Amino acid sequence: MKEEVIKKAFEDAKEQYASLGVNVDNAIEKLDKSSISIHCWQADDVIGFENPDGQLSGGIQTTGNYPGKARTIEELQKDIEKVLTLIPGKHRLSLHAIYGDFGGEFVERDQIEPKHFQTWMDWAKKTGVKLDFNSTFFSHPKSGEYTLSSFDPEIRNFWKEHLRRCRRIAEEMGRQQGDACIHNIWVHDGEKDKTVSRFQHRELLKQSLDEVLAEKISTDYLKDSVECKLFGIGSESYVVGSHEFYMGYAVKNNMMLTLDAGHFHPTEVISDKISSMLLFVPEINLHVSRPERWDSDHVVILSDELLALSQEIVRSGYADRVHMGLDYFDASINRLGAYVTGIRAAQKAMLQALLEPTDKLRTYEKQDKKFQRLAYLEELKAMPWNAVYNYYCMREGIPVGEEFIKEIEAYEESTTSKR
Ligand code: RNT
Ligand code: ZN
Repeated sequence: MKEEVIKKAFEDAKEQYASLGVNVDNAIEKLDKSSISIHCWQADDVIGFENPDGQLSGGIQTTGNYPGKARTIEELQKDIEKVLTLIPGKHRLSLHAIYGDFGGEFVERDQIEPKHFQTWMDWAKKTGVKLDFNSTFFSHPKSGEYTLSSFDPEIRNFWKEHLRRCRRIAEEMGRQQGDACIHNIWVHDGEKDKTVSRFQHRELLKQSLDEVLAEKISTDYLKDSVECKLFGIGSESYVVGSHEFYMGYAVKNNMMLTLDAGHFHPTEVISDKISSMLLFVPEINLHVSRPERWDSDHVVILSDELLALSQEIVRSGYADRVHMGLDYFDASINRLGAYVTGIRAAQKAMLQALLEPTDKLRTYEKQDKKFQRLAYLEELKAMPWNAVYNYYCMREGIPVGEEFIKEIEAYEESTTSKR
């Protein structure tokens, strides 16, 4: 698209929004400040560097075998750097514990230390990207059906030590970057079929978490967040860390709760949970994904639910307490394309929400003008928000519109296809 076409479309859009009382420049500034925590695991199908021949387990699965996945830290860093050239704004990177720099050695999960992540912390400093972290309970011989909630004390101890170490690693990341690192705790524990000892496993999970989280670490450096799930592959009947479990846990301990878009009943949405949870937990962490029928982790697209989620964040007035992270892994298409498509969709949804004349809608609401509210919301859908997004990309020196496709094709040609 030609520069003057983008500019002209933007000026027109600006005027149209101004007539609704919306300041487009303010919306762009707010969007520019909303960092998305980019998940490192789309680049390599959630394999990591602990064991290059590792198999993904723990109720999650990638499908597809598209060539070019990242096999080393350098390749992963290169891929993320490329992605960052194709999206506007400043973003974060979310690492899993299996993505450390283990120097060619095998380091057990209960032995990992901040030094194994210094390569990442140096990279983060160099690139200006802040890091988030995730302990990894899955893909390990000691993680069958149960980890922190296992009846076997040895297994529990092993994973408690892993969790303890992960918190210290995340703390160190927070310290070095001068900004709290969000440490996400997702424990896949559960069973395929009718489980009798549901209470007992949940009691053990609570005990294990209580024990490890008793080590107080300043939230200036580390913010733990707990993520629930409804079911997974091989845990169709019972998941220990269910929504009720972690909602209770987070509320009781006044800590962050992670809401993953794919971890609820198929017609249940996380957008409607924001306004409730904000009343009971200090902060919310989001795993934005696209559940096709179930927690299928498809590439995020600009769906009604993604828009509703962004609207709830903005309308609540507490956007600073909701952290947007991504969580999907599609191995069937170009992985960088998957990243950029999903991140741009998340930004476009957020921009639309920021461009909403919410006061006007609230006025209708207060006057009980329900038809007017509905009609207005429908009109807003077709407002020229994309002209604003295009302009924002251009201003930031980022490819506008579909121009990023050829950049990804070129990177595939020069880089990923050679792997
Ligand atoms: C799995 C959870 C979890 C993982 C990542 C890799 O269902 O959503 O967040 O996807 O930790
Ligand atoms: Zn998730």
